[in-house]
Amino acid sequence: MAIKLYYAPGACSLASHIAIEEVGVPYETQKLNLMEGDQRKPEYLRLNPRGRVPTLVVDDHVLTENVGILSYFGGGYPAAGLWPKKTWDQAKLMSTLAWLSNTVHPAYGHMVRPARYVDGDAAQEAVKAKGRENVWGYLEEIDKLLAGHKWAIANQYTVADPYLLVFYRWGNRAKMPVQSLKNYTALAQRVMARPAVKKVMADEGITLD
Ligand SMILES: N[C@@H](CCC(=O)N[C@@H](CS)C(=O)NCC(=O)O)C(=O)O
Repeated sequence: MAIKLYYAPGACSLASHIAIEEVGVPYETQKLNLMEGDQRKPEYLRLNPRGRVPTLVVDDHVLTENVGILSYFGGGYPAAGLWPKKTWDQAKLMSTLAWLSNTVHPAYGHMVRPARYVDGDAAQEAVKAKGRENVWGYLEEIDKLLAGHKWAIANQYTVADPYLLVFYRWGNRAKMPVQSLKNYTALAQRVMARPAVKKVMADEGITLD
């Protein structure tokens, strides 16, 4: 089986990249430079017409969206232990992945890509400010949800945890006081301590800040 991940360093694709590394299958990667517009080049758009990362290619099959890729590696490789066994916990995991993808990630989009949502400088500034406020609210919410838990779901490391790392890191890079979020910071440190995560961060050439 030939597995290839298209990613951009430090982008949301980091979660999918970590998940593949964690399951231990052979894979190759292709790095895209989003600033230079690699995601809009015709050869990439043929693969993923949305022009976003991540994109996963397994033999001749293309899979997009972090939620899909995380589910594929989590659910498809049970021996790796990244996916809970009980139906309820699986549902909780899907619920968390969906919320991260459909609510938390877009709030960052408002913050850094306001032009995607509205025209005009003043309106874009307003969207940016609201996005920042919303992002911080979500990071605080995550911190509360993690209280008393070692990992996000069912007391086991799952594909939700590297996805949470992405948003912690982005908050840190946006100079939000993420260190004040004690539970979230402890989770991020636990995730960062994993050998697979260290390897992927090194391969992507990124750190937590
Ligand atoms: N819902 C998608 C979002 C993908 C996405 O927005 N990726 C960003 C990087 S974090 C991207 O490719 N941005 C490039 C662009 O907007 O041009 C997912 O979770 O996979």
